[in-house]
Amino acid sequence: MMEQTVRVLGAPMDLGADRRGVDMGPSAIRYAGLAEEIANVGQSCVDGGDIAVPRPENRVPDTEPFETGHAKYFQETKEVCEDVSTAVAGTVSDGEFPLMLGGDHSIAIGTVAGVTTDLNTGIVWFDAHGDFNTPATTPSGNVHGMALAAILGRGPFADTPWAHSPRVPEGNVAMVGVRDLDDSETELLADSDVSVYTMSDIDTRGITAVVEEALAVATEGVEQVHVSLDMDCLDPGEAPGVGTPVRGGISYREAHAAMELVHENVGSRMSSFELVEVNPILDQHNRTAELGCELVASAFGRRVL
Ligand SMILES: [Mn+2]
Repeated sequence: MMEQTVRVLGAPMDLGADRRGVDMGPSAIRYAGLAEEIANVGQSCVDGGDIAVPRPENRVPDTEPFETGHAKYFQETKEVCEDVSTAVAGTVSDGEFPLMLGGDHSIAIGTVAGVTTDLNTGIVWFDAHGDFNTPATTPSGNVHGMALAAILGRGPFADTPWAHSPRVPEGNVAMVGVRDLDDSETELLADSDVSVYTMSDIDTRGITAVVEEALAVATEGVEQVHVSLDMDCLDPGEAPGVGTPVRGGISYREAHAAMELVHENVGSRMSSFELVEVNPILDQHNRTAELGCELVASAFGRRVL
């Protein structure tokens, strides 16, 4: 990335997931020493605080619909994502680099909306899951499993202007670390222009070849690239504190190598970075948040030598 002030923004959002706890992610990541990690790679860092997120406990039963279609907390998610988008767009117009902390992955809808107001943007989406359901296909109704489909305006999201980011060409989206897709997602992804790199691709080709190709796909012909790091792309042995753990993920070293490649290959074109799905309730002594901070540092240029 360029020499530029990093503005940390938190979205303590857990309305998009069933398991509670990812709302504490932004605090856990800050306590793990995020600002120091950023300072150590020579970037200056300011903290823009947290976006307000409604708590399910404060909802008044029977006065508001619980779901719209089959997307739980649709209205609340819209409002939070609009606020995230406004905060991220403000960061960009102030000449600072937005580093978004989740929260569940539904906040990516807001992050991407905030960085794509003027510029065509690719996305590299590190994740165990597809996040490619729509309200028409989702088995759970949880919006974090629909975030990427929403950004691309898939299915019912075509008519959802707050979610659909038309500045993201589908052919410039690459997913890395995938190992757990719903049947509907398998079909939708096979039918799409999204490049999907599974764990099996990483086993066969190695993390370097896969991530280099994913970054090339994401940057081809666009002005900038957004990096979305769902900590569940890692193996739960390394990152136990995530919203939806799935065995067989990328290793500690592979994750660092991937983030180092982000810095080397697209650092100057990276528009924004987000770190999501850290769940302190399921974590061990905050190690998942600490690892998240380390990975941010690698993406921002930390080197051994
Ligand atoms: Mn995800």
